[in-house]
Amino acid sequence: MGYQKREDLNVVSERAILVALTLRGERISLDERFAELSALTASAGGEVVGHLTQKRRLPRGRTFVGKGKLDELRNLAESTDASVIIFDHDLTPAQIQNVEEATERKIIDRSELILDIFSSRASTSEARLQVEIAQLEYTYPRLRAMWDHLGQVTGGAPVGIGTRGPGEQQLEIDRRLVQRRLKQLRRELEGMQQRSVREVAKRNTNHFTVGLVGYTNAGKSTIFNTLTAGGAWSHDQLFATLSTRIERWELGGGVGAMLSDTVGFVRKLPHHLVASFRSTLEETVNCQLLLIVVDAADQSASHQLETVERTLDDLGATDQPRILILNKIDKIKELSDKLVLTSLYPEAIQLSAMTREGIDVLESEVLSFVVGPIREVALSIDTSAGKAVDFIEKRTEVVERDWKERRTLYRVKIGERQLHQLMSLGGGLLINDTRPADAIALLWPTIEKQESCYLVPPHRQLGQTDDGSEQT
Ligand SMILES: Nc1nc2c(ncn2[C@@H]2O[C@H](COP(=O)(O)OP(=O)(O)OP(=O)(O)O)[C@@H](O)[C@H]2O)c(=O)[nH]1
Ligand SMILES: [Mg+2]
Repeated sequence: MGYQKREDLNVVSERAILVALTLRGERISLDERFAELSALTASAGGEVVGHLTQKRRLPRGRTFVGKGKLDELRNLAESTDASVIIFDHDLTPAQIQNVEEATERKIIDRSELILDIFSSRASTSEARLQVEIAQLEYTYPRLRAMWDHLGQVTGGAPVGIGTRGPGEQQLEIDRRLVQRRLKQLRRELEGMQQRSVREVAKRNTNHFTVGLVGYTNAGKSTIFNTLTAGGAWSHDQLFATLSTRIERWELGGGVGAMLSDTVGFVRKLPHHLVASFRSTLEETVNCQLLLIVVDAADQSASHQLETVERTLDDLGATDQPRILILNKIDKIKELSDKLVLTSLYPEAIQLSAMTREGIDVLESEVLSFVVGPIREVALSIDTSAGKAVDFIEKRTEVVERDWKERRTLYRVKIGERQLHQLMSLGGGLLINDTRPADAIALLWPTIEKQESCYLVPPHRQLGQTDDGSEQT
């Protein structure tokens, strides 16, 4: 088999061998890593026909794997008729070149595989721009190796005698072309995104905003479709969603929020991708409440959660309160397994977007967060203040109402955040016969500080099971 061109980095319809090394400090088991790499390969359209592992303190400088393993890899590729070898690591251009030469197979590293999936999924013009930018940025520092490689393959022929080396001029031309193209793409993307930055700012002022984030394939889009009018593409493949979708979520009692669904995360998501998708991700992560979705049935659930938390840190989304959702709970059949999950994640809402189990708990939890802690108070407002009266009648629980000298007097159950909204509607509002600001300070004297950034649903306080009984 001859060498493959490095420009052709697609995995679709290829027979693939997966390689994962256990290096010093690696915490994730090989099983979990191969399961994920297989899913990534399948998502890229490849077929897994073999696996190879090696335990090393550090990767070998020249070929990443040891010398003996390289022979093993070549033999395995021959016996399985594999055309591509996919590494669960990022390799240097020289390592790729050396392993390609030794095995006579195309080598794809982890970042290239993920970039390939993103590129096959990108269906909007914005996503296509974002993927192309990330691909070019990833390729740029590797151009030299590509040309050196091609030079060797063709016997140094591309530019002929008298030049400084094979492909040297072409390399310069390519570098300039890539830089020019990158500049143009970034300009186009910026133009597209300026509008969305303005829209996000406006949405955060006018509405309560909630963002769904989580590992790829955790079920974010399915949850989104269950909670809203829907329209998000959900599918059993990695990176089904590559853009942000926002819909209104009715929480009951006339209260709603804007819910957004976005691109999923994965371990070692290439940083060029995070950078070029930053603005898309920010539409979701810059919201007032984050719903973090984890696939409860996945053996790597705890590592998925770590990855999500780390990616949110990288994106600077550290201040908002969070609700942890353990999705696909319908797949956990044994009660003992559910109890293990409860003790591992006491702060989580166990949910199934498929059967709707737990959806009511999630909605009431978010509703009480949106309206704030509820108190019963006396309100007095000008009867002519239509908007404020309307708000009280439609959004709060009215216990009593009375009228006196063009004022309407209410006793209502109302949340702290709702009172702030009501104050902004005018009408000479009095709360418990005092000025609103003074009354609010008395009613909600201290801001209750959360110990963790996760909100703990009241039904799932530490040490209790679903039915409220003590856990042993
Ligand atoms: N059994 C079960 N399957 C679910 C549930 N929620 C989602 N799924 C399935 O999980 C797969 C992935 O769902 P998506 O909603 O596309 O996942 P996502 O998190 O949006 O994934 P990306 O967009 O790729 O990041 C689909 O096949 C869904 O049908 C659930 O509660 N139970
Ligand atoms: Mg999705």
